[in-house]
Amino acid sequence: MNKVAFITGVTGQDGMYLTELLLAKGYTVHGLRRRSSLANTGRIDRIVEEVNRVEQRLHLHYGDLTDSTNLVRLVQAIQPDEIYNLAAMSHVHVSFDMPEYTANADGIGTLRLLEAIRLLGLTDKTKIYQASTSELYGLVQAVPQSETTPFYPRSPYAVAKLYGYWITVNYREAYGMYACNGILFNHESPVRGETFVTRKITRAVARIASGLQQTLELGNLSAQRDWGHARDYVEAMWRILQQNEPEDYVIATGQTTEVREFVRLAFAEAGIEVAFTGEGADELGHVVSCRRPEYQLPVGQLVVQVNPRYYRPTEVELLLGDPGKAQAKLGWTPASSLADLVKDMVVADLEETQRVADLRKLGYDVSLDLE
Ligand code: NDP
Ligand code: GDR
Repeated sequence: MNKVAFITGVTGQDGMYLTELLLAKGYTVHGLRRRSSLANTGRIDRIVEEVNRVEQRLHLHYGDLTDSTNLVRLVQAIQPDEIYNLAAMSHVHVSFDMPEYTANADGIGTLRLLEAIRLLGLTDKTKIYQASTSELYGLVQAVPQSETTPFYPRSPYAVAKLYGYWITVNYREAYGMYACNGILFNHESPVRGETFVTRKITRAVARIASGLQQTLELGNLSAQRDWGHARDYVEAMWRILQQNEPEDYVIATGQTTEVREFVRLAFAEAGIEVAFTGEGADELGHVVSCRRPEYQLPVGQLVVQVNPRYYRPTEVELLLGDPGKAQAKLGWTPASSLADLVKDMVVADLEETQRVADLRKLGYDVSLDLE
């Protein structure tokens, strides 16, 4: 019998990559989607169509992590072997504006799923993966950060995820459930949400190169993140649920990079060299050289500036993970380097921008969201 998985957050970045992975492994996949006034399944439409044309192995269900009865009913109907709880209000900055909702969805939402398993008597059958985060480390206590580094969350998002982390550990210890946390450091891809910093940068590089945008406005350029590729990280999620014993794991590359450096690398991928001058809110990025004459970017052109609007009330300055345990016990190492990731994202955004430019040339009024 093929295994059955239930993925919350199936319409998100990780949901897309994990769905592809599990389908390729022969699973039947059930995904939780939210009702929205506009379509929110863009990332997985192609997969739904391709898989279900051949055999009905991917099923989407309406629901929400804030709705217990809905979750209980779905878990009862699906009887999953594995649940991957990826759904969350996942934007750190936005969580300062929506702290209560974030606590409800990201914190109590995790409890609702664990309780559904317990109430339905599935504690021996259903394994559960909780999408924990390097944001738990917050204010730096030690680097590199490992499974034993103390937590110090710095946002309503991280505090909500701290509850999710500990309630997962508690249900494992109290009820003997196979419940695990993956403490994943930042992971990105061409389908990363457009307001996370990497995608915001690669989209802007493509648009600036094509003359569709003048400058890129960012917040804290000195923040350091351990960035990996989402495709590699969903493989780790799956491995975490295939062990003899349920445990928690850090998933990271072991390298950290400043936002400023990611900006340089992304422009360089498009053939544009950018240098920074000034400090703090006065820091600016200018074009030093451009290898692609068709971009019409003169030397000295301003392309990056700081807008304090993007600063956070409390910031996480440095994340650097120690993936030693995952390497030793899961046999997991990331396949993509940072250079591979940057290239993947910039190339995809250049292609997307080219499509927009072509449509505009044909007279279509295609709008651009410049967030
Ligand atoms: P995304 O923001 O891309 O996806 C989040 C998903 O959750 C979307 O499918 C979204 O639906 C869904 N969702 C949001 N709120 C609810 C809710 N109340 N009920 C049901 N579904 C909801 O996140 P990622 O794919 O990047 O991340 C996946 C998980 O991993 C998240 O929990 C995130 O916090 C965590 N994480 C992510 C890391 C990263 O670097 N990407 C690192 C560490 C942890 P919709 O499409 O309708 O918005
Ligand atoms: P993060 O990712 O907060 O680490 O959370 P994000 O890409 O939003 O920020 C990374 C760093 O870049 C700085 N930054 C900016 N960030 C955004 N979004 N926009 C800007 O304009 C900007 N300028 C500078 C930020 O201040 C921050 O230091 C992500 C999410 O996926 C979480 O769900 C996940 O848990 C963590 O990664 C691990």
